Amino acid sequence: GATSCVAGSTCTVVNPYYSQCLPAVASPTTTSVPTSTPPSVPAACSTPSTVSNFSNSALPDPFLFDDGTPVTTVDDWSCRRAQILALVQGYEAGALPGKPSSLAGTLTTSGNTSTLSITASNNGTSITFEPTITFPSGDPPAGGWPLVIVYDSPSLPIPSGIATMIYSNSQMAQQNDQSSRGVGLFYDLFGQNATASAMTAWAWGVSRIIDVLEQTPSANINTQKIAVTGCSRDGKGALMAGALEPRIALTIPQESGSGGDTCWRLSLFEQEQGSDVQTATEIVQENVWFSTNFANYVDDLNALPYDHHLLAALIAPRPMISFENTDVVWLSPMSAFGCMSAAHTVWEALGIADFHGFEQVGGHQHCAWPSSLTPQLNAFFDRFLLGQNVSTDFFATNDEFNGVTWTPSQWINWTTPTLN
Ligand code: MCU
Repeated sequence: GATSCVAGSTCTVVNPYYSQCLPAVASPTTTSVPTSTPPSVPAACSTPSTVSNFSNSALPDPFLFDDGTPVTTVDDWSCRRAQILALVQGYEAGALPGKPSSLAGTLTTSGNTSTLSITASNNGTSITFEPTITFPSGDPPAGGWPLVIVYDSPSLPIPSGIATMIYSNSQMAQQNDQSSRGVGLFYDLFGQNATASAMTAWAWGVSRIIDVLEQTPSANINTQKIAVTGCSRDGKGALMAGALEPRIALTIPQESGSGGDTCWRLSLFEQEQGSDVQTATEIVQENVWFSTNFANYVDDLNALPYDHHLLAALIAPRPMISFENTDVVWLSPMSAFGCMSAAHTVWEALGIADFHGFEQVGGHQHCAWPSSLTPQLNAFFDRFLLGQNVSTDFFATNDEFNGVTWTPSQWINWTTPTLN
């Protein structure tokens, strides 16, 4: 799109969909450049929380830095990931705090169930939350049990051999409606006006759970083998946790829909094509999953220098598989398939396309598990939590998008590089 720049900066057209205003630089006064001059030193990774004057009606290119230069290596990807992480917080997630000054955990066990009581303190205030763990029977494998952290309650089958933690994320940050803004344990600790959205607050809690499990060997949890899952609003949350917390080994959002494994731009297009799907404009009015700041962008999505293909890509090179339901139009099914197809290019670029799975079927209620997908789900658990050598090459849809078409060339303007 066309970009107008303020005085003192000039418009650089990076590609037909992406222009940026950069400070005008005076022309060099000398023209002789010694041939021995080394190539320009790569700039340190700069991670601004916003990119001004961004405009792109298609999906932003994962393989261009904020300044429009290309991402060509795996190291470049770490910097690009850091950029995207800052943008996601800057535009829609709010600020994710780190580990608090004081964090303590106590494990109480009765039979095959333990309660992990976690107390976090910050500036003289303390909160306590108590996720529960149900253990498989028998002795743990060397290194401890793999674990699935479940937001609220499980809506997919967890194989035997994996422990299950129930995490009351809605207690950490409420999610009833707009009145939940700033309500919950997280905000008791960091203040009602903390910019973190509910989903960011939940992810902060997951990080503290992992901190405490790391410092509690008696819990017998292998902290290298932790998955996170949730369905619907909690699926959005599971995706956000996987994106924000790099210690999560496997991310499994289920029917996360709009605001989850869908892209804001694609959901708006899907609505414009006549489907009653959830869009950014609706979601910021409905609940507190996103920061108050995000409301400033929902009517100008082209200004977002990221979309949720890049939120998902924050998980790479770690594995994820997301599940969607074409029977629930509100979930924005074309957007989910298109958005995850765009995200998939990042795992492809890293040479690990089979670390990113997607399955989309109909024929079941919202958050009811379709048993036809159990083999794909189990393959991800088997490979990434249980260390088995199985194929995880799953990326499929039934293409039932209520008459809306996914047209890759309309949205994906990049070719996928090989990063090495
Ligand atoms: C799919 O997740 C949400 C959806 O975004 C909301 O609009 C709706 O109110 O609730 C869904 C949900 O969490 O259902 C359990």
